[in-house]
Amino acid sequence: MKNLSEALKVYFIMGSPNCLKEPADVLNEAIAGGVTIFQFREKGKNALTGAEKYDLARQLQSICREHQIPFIVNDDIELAIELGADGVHIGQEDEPVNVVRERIGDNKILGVSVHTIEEAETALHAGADYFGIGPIYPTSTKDDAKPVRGTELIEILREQGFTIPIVGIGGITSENAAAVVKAGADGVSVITAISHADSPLEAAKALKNNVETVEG
Ligand code: TZP
Ligand code: MG
Repeated sequence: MKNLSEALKVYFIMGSPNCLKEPADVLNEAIAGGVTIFQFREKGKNALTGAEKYDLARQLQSICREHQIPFIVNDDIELAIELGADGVHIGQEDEPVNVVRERIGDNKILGVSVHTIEEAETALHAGADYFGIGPIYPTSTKDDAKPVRGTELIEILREQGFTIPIVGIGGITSENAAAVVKAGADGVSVITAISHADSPLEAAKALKNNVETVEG
């Protein structure tokens, strides 16, 4: 997908458990601050299920549509298809990449979390559009996160000639975002840095400024 690299610059991820106020308000503010893509990730303690999850997804999708930013669904392929989401993001523990690609079709964005060169090669050949790589920095948002590895894998993949868009994830803030892009990422994905900020708008703006500084 062309322009995907641009769209991945400031990738906001959240679900209701990550929010200190109404998710719709958080998302609206984040978009006003300049986030370029959104992932609905309804996971963890007190995560909504069933109709409540579906309704929240629809509400957040309609906000994304209104502002013309892609709406991606984490893990739940069924939900993504039902909603006509712009894409899905899956991990290594989810269905195989080629199966998901078949299910969603060629016109949807398919993001895959990878932690090794082998996983990257497999995901690329199976139809991934971008990689999520992390945790780059310590995070308390994901209980089962792999060990922190800094920007090492991003650098290695770029050295090896991988040109696929990459976003870093895990503990990223406006203070350390530039280092992730300098290492070769197209953008940064964050949960807490925006969802827990006093002002999600200002937090998104600061992240964007720092990511753009690198390219400018
Ligand atoms: N995958 C690796 S780290 C992480 C995920 C989903 C959590 C990122 O959250 P935060 O709050 O931006 O560190
Ligand atoms: Mg997953």
